[in-house]
Amino acid sequence: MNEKGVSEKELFDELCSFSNADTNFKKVFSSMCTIPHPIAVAAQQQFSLSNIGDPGLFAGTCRMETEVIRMSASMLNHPDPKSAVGHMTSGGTESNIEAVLHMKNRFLNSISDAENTVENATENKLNNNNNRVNQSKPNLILPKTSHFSFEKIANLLDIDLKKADIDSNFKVIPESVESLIDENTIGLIGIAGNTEFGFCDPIDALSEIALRHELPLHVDAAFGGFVYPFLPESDSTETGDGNENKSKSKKVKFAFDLPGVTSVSIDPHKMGRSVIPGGILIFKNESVIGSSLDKIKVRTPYLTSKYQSTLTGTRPGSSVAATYAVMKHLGAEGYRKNVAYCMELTNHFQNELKKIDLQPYIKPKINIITVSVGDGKNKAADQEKTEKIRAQLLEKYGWNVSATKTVPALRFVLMPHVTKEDITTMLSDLKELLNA
Ligand code: 0PR
Repeated sequence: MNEKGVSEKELFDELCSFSNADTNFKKVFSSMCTIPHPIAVAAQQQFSLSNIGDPGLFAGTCRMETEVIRMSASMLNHPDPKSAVGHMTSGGTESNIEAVLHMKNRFLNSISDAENTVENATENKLNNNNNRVNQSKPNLILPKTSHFSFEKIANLLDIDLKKADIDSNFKVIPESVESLIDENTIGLIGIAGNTEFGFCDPIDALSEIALRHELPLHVDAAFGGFVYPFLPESDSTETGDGNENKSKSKKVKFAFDLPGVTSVSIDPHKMGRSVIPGGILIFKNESVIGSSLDKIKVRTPYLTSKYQSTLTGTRPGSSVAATYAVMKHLGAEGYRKNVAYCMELTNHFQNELKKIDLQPYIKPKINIITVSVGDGKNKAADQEKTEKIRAQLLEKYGWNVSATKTVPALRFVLMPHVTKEDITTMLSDLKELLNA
C-alpha cells in the first residue's frame, strides 16, 4: 500500500483503465449474466451500506428480503407463498451449497434418531439385527449434466455424487435416478435451465420419485427460474414437434406446484435483471428444513438478532434492494417482455444458423443454443476444432463464446444485452472462419 493517498483524479483515471479492460457486454454470448436494469442499479446504490447479516440495524432491508421471498415463491407457483421460507444468497453456488447442507443435516438427524431407537431397543433386549448403524458416506443423486458447483459441494460437505444417466436430449432419465437411491441417499437434484443446453429435467417425474422415497428434491433453477414462468403458453420452441404454429405447449412445471419439490434456487443476477451478487434460495416451508436448521443455527449474542441460520454472516442489503426494486418495477409483464425478447433472439439465431448450414445440437427451449462445428466423426478432433474456432472468434473478431464439455460444441446464451445485428455479424464471422 502507498504511504500517501492518491488524488481522486489520479485514482479515477486508473479505475477507468481497469474498467476499460472489462467487458461492457457488447460482444458477449458466453455469459448467463447481463447488464442489470437501471432501476436495480439505482436501488443498489441507495442501499450500499445495508447489511442484512445484522437484521435489527437494517429492518427496512429485511422487510424487502421477506417480500422478495414471497414474490419469488408466488412466481414459482407456491400454493401458499407466505409459508415459504428462504433468503437471498450470493448466487446459484451458495444456494446449492445450502440446499444440500440441509439435506445432509436432515439425513444425519434421521440416522441419530435411528441410533436412539436402536439403543432403546437394545435396552429392551430386542433382536440384534436392528442394531445397524449406517457408516457409509451420504450420497446425492443428480443429473450427469448438473452445474459444476455440485463438484465443489461434494468436496465441501464430504458426500458422494451419484450421477444419473441422461437421454438423447441430455435430460436426466428418472428410472436411472430411482435405481441409484440407497439407504445413504440424502436427496435428489433436478435442473431447470441447464447451463450448457438450456433444457429442463423432468422435474414432475423426479417429484414423484422424491415423494415415493421420502427424499428432499432441490431444483437448481439458477438460470431457468426467471425464464420458464414467463414463456408464453403457446411458445413454438416448446413443442419441438415440427408443428409449431398450431400446437399448444404446456407450461413447464419445475417448482412448488409439484408436491415433491422441497427447495428451489433462482438467480436474479442472471435472467432476473438484478445486480451481482444476487441469488435466492427458497424452501417449501419450515417443516422441510425442520431440525436440520438446528445444526446450522448459531447464537449471535452481540448482533441485533438472537440467531443466524444463513451460511454467510455479512450479506449485501444492496442486492436485496436491487432485486426487490427490479421485481416490483418490471412485474410479471416486464419479465414476460424480457423473456419474449430473448426468445425472439433465439429464433432469429436459429434462422441465421440455417443460412450457414449449421443447426442447434438440440432444439432450444429457452435462450441457450449449442452448436456443433465438427463433423461428428471423432470427438477429440471435434473438440480441437471447437476450441480453435472459439479462440479465433475472440482473437480475430472479439466475440466471447463458450464451449461445452458434455459434447464438443459452441454455446451461445442469448441475453438481453444481445441484438439481432450482433447475431447476424457474429454468425457471418463464424462462417468465414469455418470456410477458411
Ligand atoms: N446452477 C446453474 C444451473 C448455473 O448455470 C450456474 C451458473 C450456477 C448454478 C452457479 O451460479 P453462480 O455462478 O451464480 O454461483 N452458471 C454460469 C456458468 O457457470 C454462471 C456464469 C455467469 C458464467 C456469468 C459466466 C458468466 O459470465 O457458466
